[in-house]
Amino acid sequence: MNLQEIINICDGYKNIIISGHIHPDGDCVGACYALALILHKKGINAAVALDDVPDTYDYLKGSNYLLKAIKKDNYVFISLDCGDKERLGANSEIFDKAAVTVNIDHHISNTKFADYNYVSDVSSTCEIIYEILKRSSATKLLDKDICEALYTGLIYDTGAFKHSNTTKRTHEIAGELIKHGIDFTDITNRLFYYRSYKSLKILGTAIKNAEFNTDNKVIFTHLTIDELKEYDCAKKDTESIVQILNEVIESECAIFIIQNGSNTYKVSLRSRNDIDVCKIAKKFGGGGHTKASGCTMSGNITEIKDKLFSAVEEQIKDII
Ligand SMILES: [Mn+2]
Repeated sequence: MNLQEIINICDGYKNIIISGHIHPDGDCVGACYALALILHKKGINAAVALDDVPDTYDYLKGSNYLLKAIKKDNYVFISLDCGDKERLGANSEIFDKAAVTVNIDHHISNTKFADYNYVSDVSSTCEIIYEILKRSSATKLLDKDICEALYTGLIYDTGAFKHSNTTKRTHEIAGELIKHGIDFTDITNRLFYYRSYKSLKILGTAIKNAEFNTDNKVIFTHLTIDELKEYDCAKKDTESIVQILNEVIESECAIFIIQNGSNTYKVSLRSRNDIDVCKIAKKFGGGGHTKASGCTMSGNITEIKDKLFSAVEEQIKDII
């Protein structure tokens, strides 16, 4: 797919709605804003329908295209970074009422749920948007605002070029985007390093609570509702904790549990090497990816910890 094909699809429609998955992340927000900015440059009235965009992305231009309420008919719906229709959340109703639908995504599991589908197994949807421009020789449309949005998706989905989805091409595109004078240091810091004072304090509590299992292969920590209250923290203030736990070099698997009810805990699991944490999460009714998964469990902290330690230890035994 190239930009001209998208323009041709939009031809004759007054309204274009761009959307992405629920709980929008850096790639989803970046891709939606970038495409809206690009289409506006081509005189196409594109709006972005995304719910609950985190304020992390307030630095991006394009948020002025966010739709407040949708009362349009006879429109084109473009879905970005979304593997299936259900992942559109409430916006799937807007999808259903569209005259024409387009699906552009990089998840290989994509169900090709639209009239026009373009799925490419690359680092991010933002990488696809760049290639779409390139194929139409339209990179001259790139400006600082568009490049900031695309760069955001590129580094978000690659973990700042750390994950195995990063390719030579990803770096080349990043280089092209940097030419437009974007402050890549600031974007990287905003996405991965800046934190609020209270999230630093709650991280301290989580680190203080951290402990190993008996053979020092599994690291575990917890936070209770009372501990969260002490620093006026919500779950979103604890997002990096499991990742930081997973940086402990001696550990094979990191587990973080956070209390979300009198007797229930949300469990986050990470592994760096051979342990498949998805299998462990599935055992307790959850799921995810081999290296990052989650589930919800009932019981007290010690009971949950013992169950999770046993499950991981069992798998370690099988691997060795
Ligand atoms: Mn993505």
